[in-house]
Amino acid sequence: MFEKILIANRGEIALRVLRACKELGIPTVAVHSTADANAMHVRLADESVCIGPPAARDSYLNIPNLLAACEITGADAVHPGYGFLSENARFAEILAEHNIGFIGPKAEHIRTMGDKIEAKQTAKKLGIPVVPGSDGGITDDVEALKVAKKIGFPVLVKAAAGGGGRGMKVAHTEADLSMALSTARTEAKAAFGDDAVYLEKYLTRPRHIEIQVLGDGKGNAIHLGERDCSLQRRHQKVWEESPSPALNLEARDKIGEVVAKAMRDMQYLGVGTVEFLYEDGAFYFIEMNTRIQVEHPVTEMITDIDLILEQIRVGAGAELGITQKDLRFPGHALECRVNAEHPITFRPSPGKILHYHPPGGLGVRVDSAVYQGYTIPPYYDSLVGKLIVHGRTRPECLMRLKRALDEFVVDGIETTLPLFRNLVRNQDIIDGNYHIHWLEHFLAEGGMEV
Ligand code: MV4
Repeated sequence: MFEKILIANRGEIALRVLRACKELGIPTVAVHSTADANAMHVRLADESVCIGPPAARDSYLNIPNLLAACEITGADAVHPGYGFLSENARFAEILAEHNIGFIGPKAEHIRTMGDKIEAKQTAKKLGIPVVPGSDGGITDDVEALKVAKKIGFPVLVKAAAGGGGRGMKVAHTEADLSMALSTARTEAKAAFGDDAVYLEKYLTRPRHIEIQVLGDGKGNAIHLGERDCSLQRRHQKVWEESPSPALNLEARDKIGEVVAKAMRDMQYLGVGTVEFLYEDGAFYFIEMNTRIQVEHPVTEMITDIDLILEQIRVGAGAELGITQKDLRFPGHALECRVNAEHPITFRPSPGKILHYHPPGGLGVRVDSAVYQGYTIPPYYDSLVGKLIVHGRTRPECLMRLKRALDEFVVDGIETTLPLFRNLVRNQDIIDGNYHIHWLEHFLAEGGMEV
């Protein structure tokens, strides 16, 4: 097992990793920018090192400074959390070159999944269903038109280096195609320095359903069920739940087993998420994330498995102790991302928290690193905390959510709590009847009452 883990992150995820390390009896090192000197993760870690000024590129993304922090403290492994360097294959390699463990997948798998064309080809080869589209990159208009006519309009042009929705263009008819291609190419080149694009059938009203996986890099891998992350705004997830209101047990077991087998075949190491669009009863692979995700607690609540703890164990070379047959998915869990933003305009609202009272009680979990008197800095993401609720059934879960939202007090800044108080009372949400565009339609129609 590792002897000392450096946590290359901040906020609630740094705290979450710290807690798993504590339970494993592994000493921890926090790193922080000058803006985070008073942060909770710094206070709770065994040691801490300042790694630079507020801007992330000079601190949390600064590889030489992180290496120096490992050297100074004698840390023999790094947990990257999510965001920052968590999906940087070069960082994983550099750590290995210095005999420091990277708690994450093999560098080659990070790299493969980072290129969306390669990711899709790999998924297809492994037997995972993919969206119909071009077989690899598209280089000219003639080829694009041939593919588009075969799969049928509307089609979507996507950037190979994209993800998170950047560099995507829809072509509704043949007349739009040439423009969609050149615009997508130009945007991809500007945003990622890579103008490779590919073509897919455009699904108009799918749900976003992702499968959580865990592997030990030696051919053992399991799936931990799905999360429905369809409720999002501008590619920022807002609410995630498991099981998906759209799936039955057979459908989940079937796609779960396909994904788990693929992970066994590729000898995947660590936690990962295989993302699908789900429409008319069919799954279509879009991307794979090779990191722990923000919404992982939803899966933890229904499986009773500590994903970070397992991630550390397999990262240190242990074999997977859990088999698929050991796993059950009882009950329902749901996460609300409470952001420091205006609930209608979503304008960021950093500043000092004057009063803070998180909810508690049966089936309620809050993952947060804030406290009363804490000032949320303007330099990073605006997550105040994640409210996770759990119940035996979805209605019980929603009942607890409503109650927890009424208890939750965060004063001094604007938060998105009022958005969730609206959503939990909305009939479509109560019915589980939503898709990836539902929230943006709801907001555009002025659905919010404050
Ligand atoms: C799609 C799609 C429709 N059809 N692909 C957006 C980000 C990237 N991860 C994939 N995305 C999409 N790919 C096809 N063939 C619609 C989206 C999409 C989306 C996907 C998941 C969650 C929210 C979304 C919001 C808008 C568009």
